[in-house]
Amino acid sequence: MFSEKIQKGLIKQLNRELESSQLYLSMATWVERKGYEGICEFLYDHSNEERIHMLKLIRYINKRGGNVILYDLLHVNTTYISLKELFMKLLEHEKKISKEINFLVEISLQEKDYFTYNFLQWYVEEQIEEEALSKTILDKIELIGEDKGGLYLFDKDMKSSHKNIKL
Ligand code: OFO
Repeated sequence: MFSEKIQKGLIKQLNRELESSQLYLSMATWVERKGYEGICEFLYDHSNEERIHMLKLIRYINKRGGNVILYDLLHVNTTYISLKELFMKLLEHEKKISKEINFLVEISLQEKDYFTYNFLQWYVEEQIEEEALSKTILDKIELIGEDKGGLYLFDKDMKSSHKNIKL
């Protein structure tokens, strides 16, 4: 069993992953309505990935004899001004999640909970990928700008490649 402090941190984190899943879902529906078939597939898939991140935390807490608490889901905006704004928000969000994971790692060291420290290393690696991925997509969208043809090709590219992108 872990300390109260660790349990509190892990519960917060699993609920953040649930919020992340909800955020990606809200973005996917907006993008789908706008007709971007490839980008929406990527975002729907990523929403599922975030749910898996949440499940990993739930299973870990249960395995260590803790008690899981699920918060009420936040109301998430489903309207965005542009693809650029959407991916800027996504990158900001992932940076925030990285900070929270780092904070949890710090607590696990303070509490000398090396099991949790070890468990969290998967999330540390994951956040490096998550930040890099959203940054790469944002860079491409900024490069394309308002060019409709460029956006069309980018969407097509996302459709054929998103299965191979490390989520
Ligand atoms: Fe769970 O990695 Fe994104 O938020």
